[in-house]
Amino acid sequence: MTTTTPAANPVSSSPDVVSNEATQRFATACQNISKEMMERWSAADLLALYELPLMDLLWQAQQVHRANFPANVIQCSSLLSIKTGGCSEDCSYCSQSARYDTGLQSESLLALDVVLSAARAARDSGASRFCMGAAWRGPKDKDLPTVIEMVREVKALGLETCVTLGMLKAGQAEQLKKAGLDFYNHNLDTDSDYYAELISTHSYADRLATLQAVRDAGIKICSGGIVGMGESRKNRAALIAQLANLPTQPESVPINHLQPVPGTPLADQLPLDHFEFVRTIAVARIAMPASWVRLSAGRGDMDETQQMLCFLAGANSVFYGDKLLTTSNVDMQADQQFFNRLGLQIVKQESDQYG
Ligand code: SAM
Ligand code: DTB
Ligand code: SF4
Repeated sequence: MTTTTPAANPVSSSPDVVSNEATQRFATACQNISKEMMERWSAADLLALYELPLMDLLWQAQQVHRANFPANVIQCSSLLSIKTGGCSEDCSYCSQSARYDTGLQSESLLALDVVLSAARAARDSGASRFCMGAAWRGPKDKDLPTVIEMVREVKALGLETCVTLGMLKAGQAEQLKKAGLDFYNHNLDTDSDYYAELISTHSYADRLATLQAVRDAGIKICSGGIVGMGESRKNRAALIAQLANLPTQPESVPINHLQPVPGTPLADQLPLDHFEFVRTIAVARIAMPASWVRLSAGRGDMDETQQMLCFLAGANSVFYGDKLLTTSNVDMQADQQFFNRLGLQIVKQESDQYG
């Protein structure tokens, strides 16, 4: 399989930002990466990158990053849980599964005005994308019109739109596309070989089928995973290979660190060594050169230097806002000051400026 760059590839479609010179730099950056590896990443290829000395891995990731993106920009997505808890699925990491006693207060689908006031606040604070998440196995046909209205109205505020609703049935992706949906978030979450250790109510093949339906409908894909769930480094390399070898690479790749939630089977999981997390970002950057790699859940547990290392490894996107879906994130004002101190510029609209 040939690795294809995303439709919104900032290299090929934005001459202002990337030049032949950048293409040349990318070729140089890839000098240690064989042609065969670029055509199809194997888990073994990526494991070999993981095992490089950290400074060498960061050096390669930086070169790939700078050849494909302006180095000092950051894309900010804000999240809102539009339907919380009571989910039929048994994902071992999730606070929202009805199978675990996590003490979470369930909430039915939010009203449009509540969603719009959150979206306006996110926009006014600098977010370029608004991502609406629902604790569903998949949307019921009766719920879809409400979500479609949310997508339409959030888009009308000038924000990019993203939803994460679980598995889609035939025709649903097309309806979302018609409403103006820009991105669908649907994570592979972990290596296909580890998937059944964590989830029994749906399969990895189900996830792939939804990603295909989303792609076929012409919606951009946001797909990544969670690390720190007891998987091995080999599993992490395999997850990144599986994402990188999708027929078209995801435009956005969220890398989450598990948020251990009391009451879930993974409540007592110990955090991953931070350098291993940084390696994961760097390997994702190299394997998916033109994707926006998002430093996602777990950022709130990192100090500024730890976060900065993730940016150095190639992360160029974050979840922005005090809350993720049900767990806390990073204070927005602290983020604004932090990005200023690093000289990072928040992108207004990814699609306008970079591809
Ligand atoms: N129900 C839909 C689904 O599973 O695709 C959408 C909502 S679900 C909460 C979205 C994503 O949140 C999951 O795919 C997973 O990557 C992430 N997630 C859930 N619980 C998490 C946790 N405790 N730590 C980190 N990420 C988590
Ligand atoms: C993604 O990859 N991470 C976000 C978003 N996509 C939907 C969700 C993180 C959830 C963290 C746990 C919580 O807040 O419930
Ligand atoms: Fe449900 Fe999604 Fe949580 Fe799994 S991750 S339990 S599908 S809300």
